[in-house]
Amino acid sequence: MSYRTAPARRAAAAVAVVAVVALSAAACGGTTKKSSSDSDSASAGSGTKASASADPNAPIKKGLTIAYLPKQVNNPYFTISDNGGKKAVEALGEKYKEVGTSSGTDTAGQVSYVNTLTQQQVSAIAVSAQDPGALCTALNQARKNGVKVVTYDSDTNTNCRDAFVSQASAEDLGRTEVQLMAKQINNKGQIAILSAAQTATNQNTWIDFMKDELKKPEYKDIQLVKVAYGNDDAQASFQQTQGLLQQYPNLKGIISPTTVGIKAAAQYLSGSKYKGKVQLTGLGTPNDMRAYVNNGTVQSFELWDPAKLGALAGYTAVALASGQITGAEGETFTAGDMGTFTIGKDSVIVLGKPTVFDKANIGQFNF
Ligand code: RAM
Repeated sequence: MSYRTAPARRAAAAVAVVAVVALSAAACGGTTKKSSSDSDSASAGSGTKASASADPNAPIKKGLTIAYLPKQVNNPYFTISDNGGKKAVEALGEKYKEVGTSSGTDTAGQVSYVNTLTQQQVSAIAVSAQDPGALCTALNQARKNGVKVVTYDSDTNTNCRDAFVSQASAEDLGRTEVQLMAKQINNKGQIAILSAAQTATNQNTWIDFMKDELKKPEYKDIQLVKVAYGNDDAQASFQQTQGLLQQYPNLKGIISPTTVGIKAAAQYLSGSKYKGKVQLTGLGTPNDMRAYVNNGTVQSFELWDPAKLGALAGYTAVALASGQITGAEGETFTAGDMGTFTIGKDSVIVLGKPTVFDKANIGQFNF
């Protein structure tokens, strides 16, 4: 018998959710980190996963609701990814919805959306986490109430979700961004990173790999002088770029692993004396960056197709909610016309390799 068909358990669940809402509201007053309570709720969450067993031949359940909770709703990157998710979810005959905050640093807002979605008893939540730990208690409470949790784009802690749909290998992304930059500055000079939120799991993972790549002997003449944070806010990212150039007049390049950051940095450089002199690479959408590639501000940058990332998150959520997969390593499932995917270590599903865009190929992409 499931949680949803037993009225008594449903009532108990509702009480539990209310308790969590109260708890998280208190915790979020002063801090976004709630690591002390993570471990309790995490064990409850992983218990849920361990007790289930996958049936790869189970039919897709009907009447599911898949809710997307991106880092930020007004970020064009998430508009593309979640529209990809909508198409995939609706093509399977299920219901899609999207909720979220307009700031990329509103972790309390993300927590309260998770709690609301739990109360609404959606079938699954696809979430891009602004902060790895802040959502844990709420996500595990959702899982205890039968809601499947898929992170996409930016992960939470591994014990607070059923699976993570990753855009590409994090290691590849971090290392290739350094390689692109090194080539553009002939392996020499000061560089800076313009990131998103200071807590963002995805950017922080990539930055760690960038730092590791920079330890290689071929980069001995490159110095990383600063990591700045523009919070996925266009104006803040623009100002951070300006600040970097003021603070480091000899800066040779900026790596911005965020679509909002790279666009704002390109806008600043393009209108300044640094255009074509200070190099810029990172992760951007071809539509945002086309003008800056064509006017010589930017040589090359990379990204995956966000629509495919959103679609894969949707297929994963439906497969989880239908019992075809539980998130265990080695399980496989079909993601519509995207083919078959296998779940890897730590319940990670990798979309594929990113594309490097430059003047020669950018005209072929429209997203
Ligand atoms: C921004 C967000 C997102 C990231 C992309 C590259 O839109 O920070 O999480 O994956 O950039």
